[in-house]
Amino acid sequence: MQDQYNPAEVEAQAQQYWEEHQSFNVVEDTSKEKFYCLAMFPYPSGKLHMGHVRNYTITDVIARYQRMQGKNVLHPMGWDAFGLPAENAALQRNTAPAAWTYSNTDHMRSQLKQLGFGFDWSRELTTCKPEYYKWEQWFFTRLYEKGLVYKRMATVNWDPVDHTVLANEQVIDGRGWRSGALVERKEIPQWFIKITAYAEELLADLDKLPNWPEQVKTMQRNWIGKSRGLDMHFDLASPVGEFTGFDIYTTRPDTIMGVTYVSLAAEHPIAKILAENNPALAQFIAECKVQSVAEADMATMEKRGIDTGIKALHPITGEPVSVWIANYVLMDYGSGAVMAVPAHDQRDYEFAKKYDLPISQVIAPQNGEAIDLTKAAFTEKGVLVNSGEYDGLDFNAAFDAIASTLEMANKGQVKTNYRLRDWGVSRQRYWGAPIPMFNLPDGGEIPVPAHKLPVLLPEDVVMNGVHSPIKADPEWRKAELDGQAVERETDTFDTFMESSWYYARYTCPNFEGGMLDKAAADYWLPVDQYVGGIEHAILHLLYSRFFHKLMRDEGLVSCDEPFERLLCQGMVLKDGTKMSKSKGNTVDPEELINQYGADTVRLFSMFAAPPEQSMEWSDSGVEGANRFLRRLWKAVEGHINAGTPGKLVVADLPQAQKDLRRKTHETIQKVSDDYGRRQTFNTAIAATMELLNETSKLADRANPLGLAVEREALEAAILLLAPIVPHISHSLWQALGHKSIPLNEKWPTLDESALTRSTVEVVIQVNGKLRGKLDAAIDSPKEQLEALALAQENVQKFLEGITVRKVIVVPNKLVNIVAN
Ligand code: ANZ
Repeated sequence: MQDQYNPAEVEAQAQQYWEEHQSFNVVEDTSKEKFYCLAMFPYPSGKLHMGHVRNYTITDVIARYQRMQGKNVLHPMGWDAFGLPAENAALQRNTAPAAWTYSNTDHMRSQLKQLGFGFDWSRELTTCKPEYYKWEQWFFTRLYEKGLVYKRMATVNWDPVDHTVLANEQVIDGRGWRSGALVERKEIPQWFIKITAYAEELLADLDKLPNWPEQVKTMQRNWIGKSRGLDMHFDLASPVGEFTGFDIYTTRPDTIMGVTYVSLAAEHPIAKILAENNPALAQFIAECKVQSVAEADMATMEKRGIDTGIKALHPITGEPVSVWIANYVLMDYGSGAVMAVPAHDQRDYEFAKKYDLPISQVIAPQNGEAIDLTKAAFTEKGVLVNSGEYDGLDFNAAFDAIASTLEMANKGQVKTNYRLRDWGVSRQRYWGAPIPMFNLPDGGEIPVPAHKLPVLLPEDVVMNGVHSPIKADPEWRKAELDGQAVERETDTFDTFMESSWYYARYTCPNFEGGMLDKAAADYWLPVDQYVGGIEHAILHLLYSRFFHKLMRDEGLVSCDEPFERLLCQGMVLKDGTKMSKSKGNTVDPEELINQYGADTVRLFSMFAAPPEQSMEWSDSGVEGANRFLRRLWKAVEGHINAGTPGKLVVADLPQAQKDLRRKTHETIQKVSDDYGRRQTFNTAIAATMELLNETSKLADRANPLGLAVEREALEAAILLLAPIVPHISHSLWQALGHKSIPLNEKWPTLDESALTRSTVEVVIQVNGKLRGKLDAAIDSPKEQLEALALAQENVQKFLEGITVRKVIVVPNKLVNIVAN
């Protein structure tokens, strides 16, 4: 064994061994319990950053730990390879997105290997390859046939100078990123998948996920946004075109007597008709078109509107109320119209203040306190006031009473709404999977039949930055179906499509007979442990859950949910802020590996914080991790040079050796819990470090029995650290004479009998105050404990000048001396 720790050599050796033995390749084996461990796959942006390193170290640690538990562990890796950055990079570098992407995946793969991550590379997936997206296209056509896919007009960002659609990221301060032109909203036909058909199940099944962070589930619940309310009809005082009235949706029918006006969305059909003869209205509607439609912006943006001049009739009192058009009313939620209750809704309140509309209180706090409507609306539920026959009712009673009044009058109906919208999957970009549809010459479209799939995306293209190469090339569109000329759809899929099912395809990445091989998918799924950033709490994790249910309903998988347990790792910070290129505070993992080795990087990133918390980068922390590994190396080297251990005969051990054994097994117990249940790898490392300290203090290298105790401690430490620092563990394990490697060893087992202590700590009190402690043999007789306690120097100090009246002894625990 080398006397100095040389990480480069150690790591090359271990990696070569794993490579030669294909140590991480797995196959289905029904005789073994499976464990599927997955990290969110990376976008191949160029090279790994510390966030990746942290993410993949976590899953690698868990995967190796589970393997040492005897399980059949799947830990795959691949590339989320489509997306806009490849187009931008290709433009900048005068290359094609495909070429750029593949060169990045090559580089990043070699970096991942350098870090020693135990991935089954035979299952590597690259989502921009036709073998992958072919099945996604096929699945989309199946969804179309089932009526779960439809086409409708939807709004996009339109650059009027470049004549192109822009992704949200390409709109900077309201202008196109290349042309600088003011971006407009434009309606174009786009494809949608009906995620709303699964809204209820997506919501309800969150309750089946006890091992997901509560925070993520809450975010999904809010995103789905289920609410119970009333669809309510307002008649118009006089008809507008064919409209004699309109519907609104409210979750607060209890506030109905506080309605002082109603508001329509700018796109509401009544608004459109009114605008025909009203230039001011038309102007206002046009202005609304260039504002954001993001719901988050709706709450904070300036509320603006315009009075249409027409009146609607209050459904209970019949009083006329004015009808406004307001920019904060969304066309695609509820019915695109609201009954405005400024006293109890903050948006209506701001609007009413601005346009001097009446504010009338109809809800009072339950506790009878007065409310102040000079600054803000009172939005809590309470008791009805100023509401005629409904006065005094609470929210629930008022909801029911008003609902039944309106239902009887045929003016309202209880309705459940979801905030969740259908998933728009059309993108007008090039670097994505082509949407598998044929547009017919006479309008309409049909899905590309299975035998014509995949619809291939050409990879060898020239980018001009404006038009997608497949949109720019009239030849690409041309296709033929049963002798008829048709046109290929030139839009591509949202890249969330690929990441919604990759976890399932890893179970059978090379299967050619279909999207999934049922047997393999059923064996491996669900993923037992999924790890990724909290930024994916909603979209990716919701779309994947949705896709999983779609695949289940297609008979491709059997379980209801894709991810059994979810861990969201924290951010990597430097000087208190997130490491990022734009802030210029990144640390390049590659440089660190060259300087210290991969094990140091892995150890530091696991030691700095528990996985779900953010971790602060520290150069001294990295050095500390490296120092520890060198100490570990030295400890094993010293031990080996000291001679050959004898047989470990427990009965013959002196006290110090028994203490060391106890420490070894206490550590095994704690570290196992840290890895398995708590997933706090930092405390697992700390405990193992402590074991090594104790070993250096207590080890007796002078005789074979002492060496045997030390050997047990060192072997335990090596195996306990193996998932985190697999290379050095590999070398040290073999240096200790083992033929196998830690990865194939069983996790150290706890010897309960080693835990029993022969001494206990007994507390000494004088008149109830703690004055000393002593280590006494277990079950020492009372008299002996009393004598030992009285003999302690510190105790004697407190007894000076007073007389001991009584001594109370609780065996194995306490001696209390009463004196005065
Ligand atoms: C009257 C009212 C009074 C409301 C009150 C709230 C408080 P959730 O719970 O998120 O489903 N609303 C309805 N349709 C809308 C649309 N298309 N655009 C913008 N806002 C709309 O929200 C339901 C509430 O959002 C509804 O209840 C309605 O305002 C508003 F004291 O009706 B409420």
